[in-house]
Amino acid sequence: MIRIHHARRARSARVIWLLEELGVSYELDTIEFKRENLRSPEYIKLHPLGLVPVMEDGPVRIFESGAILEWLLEKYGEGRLAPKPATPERALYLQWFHYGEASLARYIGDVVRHRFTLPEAERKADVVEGARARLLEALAVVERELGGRAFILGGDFSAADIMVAYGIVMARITGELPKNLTNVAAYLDRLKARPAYARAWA
Ligand SMILES: N[C@@H](CCC(=O)N[C@@H](CS)C(=O)NCC(=O)O)C(=O)O
Repeated sequence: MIRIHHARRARSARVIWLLEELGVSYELDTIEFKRENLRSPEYIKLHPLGLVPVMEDGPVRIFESGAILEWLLEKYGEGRLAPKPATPERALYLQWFHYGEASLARYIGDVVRHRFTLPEAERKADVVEGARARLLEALAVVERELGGRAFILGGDFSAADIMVAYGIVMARITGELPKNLTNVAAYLDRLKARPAYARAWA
């Protein structure tokens, strides 16, 4: 049985969302998002930085949400939710898949940490300001890209949408999503209409 170490509103939602889309069963170890839980000696054995998610699948144990998604698609995807390898569509899929974490979620992560989750003495307003500026640029790129498209690759939903959506959802939840990004707002509505999305974010 696949086991996901999960916390509410964390990137583990990506893993759950994909498993729900694929119809693969799993169990959750839900952790309260507190430093003492994530930095406990037991949890550090699972993730050396004390972050979520971590996934266990039989003898396999890995962290990094994007790597987990790639593993799950390889093992259970049967060609679903990703274009075929070595095609031009695959190249764009890889681009947006990784953009979702490396160019988007990372900045909302900095904003969230320095606005909410770090102990107050460690929060820095200049980090929030810098990360917010990068986040807005990264969101504006998605806004332009989505012009006339239902999903980030075009007409078909893919795992790249799961990666890209996380940063957008967190920006919306924390009041960091500008209202004038109408393509992004419509995209979010389309994603939210998927039953697997609702189960992942429940
Ligand atoms: N790149 C990693 C990032 C993991 C990450 O930052 N997780 C956040 C929750 S979404 C976390 O555990 N934060 C706790 C902390 O910063 O102490 C991934 O995609 O899995």
